[in-house]
Amino acid sequence: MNSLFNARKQQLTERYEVLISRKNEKVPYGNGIYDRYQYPVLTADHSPLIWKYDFNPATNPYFMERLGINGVFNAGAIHLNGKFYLIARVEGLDRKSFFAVAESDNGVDGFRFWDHPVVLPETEVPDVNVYDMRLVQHEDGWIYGLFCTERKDPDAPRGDLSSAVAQCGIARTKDLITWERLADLKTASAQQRNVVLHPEFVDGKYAFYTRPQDGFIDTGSGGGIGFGVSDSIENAVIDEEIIIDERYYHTIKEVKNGQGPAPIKTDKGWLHIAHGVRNTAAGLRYVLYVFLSDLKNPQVVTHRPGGHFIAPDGEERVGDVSNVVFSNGVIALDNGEVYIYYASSDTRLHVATTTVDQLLDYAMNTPEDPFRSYACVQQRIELVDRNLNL
Ligand code: M1P
Repeated sequence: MNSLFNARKQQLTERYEVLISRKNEKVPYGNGIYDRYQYPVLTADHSPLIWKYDFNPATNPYFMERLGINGVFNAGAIHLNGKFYLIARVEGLDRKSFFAVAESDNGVDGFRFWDHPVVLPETEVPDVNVYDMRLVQHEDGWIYGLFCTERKDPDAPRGDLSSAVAQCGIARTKDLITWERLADLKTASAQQRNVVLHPEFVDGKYAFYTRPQDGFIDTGSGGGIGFGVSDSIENAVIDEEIIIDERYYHTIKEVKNGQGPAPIKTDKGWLHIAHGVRNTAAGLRYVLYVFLSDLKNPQVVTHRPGGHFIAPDGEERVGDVSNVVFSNGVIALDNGEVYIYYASSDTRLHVATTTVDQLLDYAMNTPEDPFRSYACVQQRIELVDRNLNL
């Protein structure tokens, strides 16, 4: 038995080290807006063996997996002291998600998880599931993590074991190791997901992007990405929410949408990456899109490039929840490089790289969705004619 234990332990350890040290190359012939990469940056296989296996031959003679990992996706991101940190949504085989930090020197490969997952304190009403943390280095000096906290819906009819209440949990840290849990955000909406803290004060208040919704899955009357402010972060309350980026019939965001990571500050305004959802015969399809908002008034959208920015491609299309790309982490370096972390099909995490200049060019010079086929043809003919006249 001991030889089986030792052989499996050695094989799996070697395979893990090969995976972690694998180089990740850009996929050639990108679209000029961003580059995709050959491999995901994090997968379930990137989770350390010590998270999953009992390393004691006396209690685990078969070197059997005890606590498996189902998926690693939807990560918040931050660049600190020259390193790239991701705080990933790690989902166990038991369907519960938790957060764990992985670090890399270059942002595109070599991501290695810390030994211990994040210990996120609970509130008085314990979370059943937590996921999708947006990390924000706020100008008040704290690093905030806003995430979705989910609890069983106390008003669900008897026998309904699916309905949940989703709200925005808030925690803060200085080092990504020790976390202080604050009160959940309060808004008028029955449900909130995809809440993101703006990195700067707006009129001296904490500002939030929200996504009000009526039901756990359905946004219902929730019209799109919202915006609101709060005097306090310790007991954050948004009294008034306005919709700044609406859902719209027959577009990539007709069913729902949500702010991705916190927006990137540029001299032309705040660059936002968001997700849009439409319904199809094959189920919901999640894509990413971009918009730009005013530097002084981040709630005022100034540019809305039409269509999707990143959509599931190739293997990205398939996973636990297929046909989904989702982003809640981006890193913009001082030299203008941008690393967009996006997950595919609620299973794995990828990176796309670009620059602030490219994103601004994309945001400011891509025509808006004209909402009608005829107008789309006119838009394309204008492009064709300009090209033919060159
Ligand atoms: O399954 C796709 C995504 O669904 C939710 O996003 P939204 O609230 O916009 O529908 C989230 O649960 C997200 O984690 C998930 O990737």
